[in-house]
Amino acid sequence: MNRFKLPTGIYAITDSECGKDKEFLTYCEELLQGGAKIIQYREKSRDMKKLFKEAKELKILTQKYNAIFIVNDHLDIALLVDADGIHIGQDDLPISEVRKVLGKNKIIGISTHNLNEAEEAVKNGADYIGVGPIFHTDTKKDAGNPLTLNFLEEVEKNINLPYTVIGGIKESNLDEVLSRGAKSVCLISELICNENTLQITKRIDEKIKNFFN
Ligand code: 3NM
Repeated sequence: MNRFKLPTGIYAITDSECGKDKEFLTYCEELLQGGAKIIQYREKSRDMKKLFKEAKELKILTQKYNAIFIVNDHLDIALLVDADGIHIGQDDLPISEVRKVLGKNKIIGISTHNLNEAEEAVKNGADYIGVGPIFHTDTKKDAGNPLTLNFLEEVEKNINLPYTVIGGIKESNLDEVLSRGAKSVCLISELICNENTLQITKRIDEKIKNFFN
């Protein structure tokens, strides 16, 4: 594809641990109604049958909202539901092999945790990177130590690829992240653990729009 442009705004990620009191498609629709332009299906404790079912349903929902649909980790599911792309981690298949299977028109994103990994991702043909954890997070137990806001400035200066920031991002620290140059922000617990996912998503989406206007 031509250079991929990560949408400015909220990059939403599903997490049914956070959303255990909510119906899956209902909270996903709230994320999309609230303004998320991209959503990643990321469920760590599902069997393949359920992953496939939910991914298919979420693909249809994202089409309704004209949003980008990314599947975490599972190349087979991404192919089967014709997702727009996949998001992988450092210990997954190499980007070059994933590219062979998905082709050049699909999006490949990869999580990175230091400048080396980010530079490698650029070299290996990723379309975007995740950068995190910026702050402490309880959502991903093995996320490692916070990279801090200073690290974000390094990414902004040195890495010529769209990036989204993740890890402990909240309404309360959003301005700090945006003022370091981030245009795409991932928030999991802040949106999904909130009792009103629609309201908080809308409010954060508005704040991001206001920041860039
Ligand atoms: N990846 P919350 S941090 C899924 O650093 C994930 O790569 C991370 O959740 C990384 O917004 C993280 O609730 C969890 O802190 C982010």
